[in-house]
Amino acid sequence: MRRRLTSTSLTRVRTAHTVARPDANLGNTVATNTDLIVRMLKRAGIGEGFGIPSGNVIPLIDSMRAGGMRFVLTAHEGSAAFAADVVGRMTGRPGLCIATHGPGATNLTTGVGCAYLDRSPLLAITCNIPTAQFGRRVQMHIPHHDLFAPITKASLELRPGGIATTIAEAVRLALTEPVGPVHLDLPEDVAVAETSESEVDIPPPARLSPAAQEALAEAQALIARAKRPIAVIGASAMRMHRPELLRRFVERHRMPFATTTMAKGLIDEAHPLAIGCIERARRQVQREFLRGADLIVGLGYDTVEVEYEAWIKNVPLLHVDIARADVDASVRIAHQVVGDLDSAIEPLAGGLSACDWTEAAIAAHRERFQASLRPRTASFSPHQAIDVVREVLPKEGVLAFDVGAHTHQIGSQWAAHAPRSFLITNGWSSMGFGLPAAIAAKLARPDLPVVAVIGDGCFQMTCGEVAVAKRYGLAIPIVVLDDRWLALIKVKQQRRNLALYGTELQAEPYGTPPAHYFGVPAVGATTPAALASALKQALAANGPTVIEAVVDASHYTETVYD
Ligand SMILES: Cc1ncc(C[n+]2csc(CCOP(=O)(O)OP(=O)(O)O)c2C)c(N)n1
Ligand SMILES: [Mg+2]
Repeated sequence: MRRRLTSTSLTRVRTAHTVARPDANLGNTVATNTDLIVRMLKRAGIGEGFGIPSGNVIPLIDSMRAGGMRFVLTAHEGSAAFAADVVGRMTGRPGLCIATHGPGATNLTTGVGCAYLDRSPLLAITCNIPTAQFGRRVQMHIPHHDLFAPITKASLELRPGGIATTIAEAVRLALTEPVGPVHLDLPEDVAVAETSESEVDIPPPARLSPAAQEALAEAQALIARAKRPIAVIGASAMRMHRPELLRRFVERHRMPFATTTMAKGLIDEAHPLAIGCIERARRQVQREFLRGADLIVGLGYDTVEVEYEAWIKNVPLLHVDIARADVDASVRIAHQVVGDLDSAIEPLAGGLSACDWTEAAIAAHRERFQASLRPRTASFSPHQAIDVVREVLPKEGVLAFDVGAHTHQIGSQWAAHAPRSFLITNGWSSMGFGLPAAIAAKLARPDLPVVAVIGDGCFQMTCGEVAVAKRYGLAIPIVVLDDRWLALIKVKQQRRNLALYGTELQAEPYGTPPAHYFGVPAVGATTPAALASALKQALAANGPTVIEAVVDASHYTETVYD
């Protein structure tokens, strides 16, 4: 279908594109609305935006260029939004992603949904057709606000006279708990028009109210009576200003703690009270231990990762979070504390305890759990590959990974030592997160070593992003677990005694990888030693390296969805 433009809008667009304004931010030419947008975004501390341009995105990225704000060209808009999500997590400021209208916008939604369910501050800007054409049957045109409404905290129009205040409000909203994405729609005529506005201050995010004193007192009383309590830390705790309060809490009460997948690393998992991740590989081993508790203390537990009823049985629950627990009728709620997490956990990190766990019992469980994750295998297996990555990556290093059977194995097996060192989506659980997450992490924290571990299915979905890592000279080893299958779905088929259909990525064994993908060197590894050496080299390189670890994933049938 040809794009239909009215003569008025054509004139408007042409005029806009011939305006000489390349150095608008240097002061001598007309400032447009996109110049104003860039100034407001910079005021919010946003340093870069990820995306893919089209004709109507050009004015915005040109203002970014002139205003000294990096535009990071990605291979797919979904990756741009995943990257923005991770910048939000790493920096605490909204990440920014940008797309054209219609298909650019729909591609973007895959990552925007991640920021919505996993709760990361994000701004998504779609650059739309001129307002005069809205509502018409025009090439690539769909109603953006309808598209973004279910996956954002707000979907806002950028219109002359209200641009600075709308961006200020979007930033405030994105950073207000529960943090999340805000969509901004920018029609082309608005983008290129001379601005009539000045910058405005960005109001601080609204703070959650502290939990009620009586609620805290009752929680303290429950903890003081519990002999075998276990803390389970969840994703809301990732956004605590003082995550060290979590360690103070468990140490004060000598309470063993587990985490959900996303909350790993909030307390160093080398801690003697750590029992590891729940509801991932060998989840039954964890469930058995959790069900031996006389009180589960959910700390920032967000049920979007996994519902309490999946594992808690009839153990009473003390839920401490920013929101009330979303549970079915089977869950025995002893008490709930709702409010700002830092101010709730601080007093709970004092008070009396009756805990009679011994460190020996906790250590014995941890060892049993970790051993169960590593069945003996004749050939190079995912669990060996994951151990190699953990051994080679320095403690402060960042792991970004993807969604599949490998996620379950990594979640249970990996020891995370610091907040923001373990990047995954679990609320949204979308394939395609790992590689853009690694790119964003390395851009946000160039000082830290960053490794991506992804499945071969996820690699096929996002391999174009290796070119992005190359373009920006990012030394990211990208370890691809070549197991020939969408292994997680294969395991589900096996569990249901179904035929293996539609899940095999290739029938023949993997051979030697190609010399490169888009100029990014690729190497194969068929043993732990070969993987370790390739990884060390890749961490010291000037750009990304694809390392294809050819693994036999048959142990997943024992360890995943046990
Ligand atoms: C966008 C998206 N599509 C489909 C799925 C369903 N899904 C979850 S894991 C998975 C398989 C991933 O395969 P691979 O990357 O090879 O990882 P493996 O399971 O083999 O470790 C699929 C298809 C999903 N989570 N997200
Ligand atoms: Mg696979």
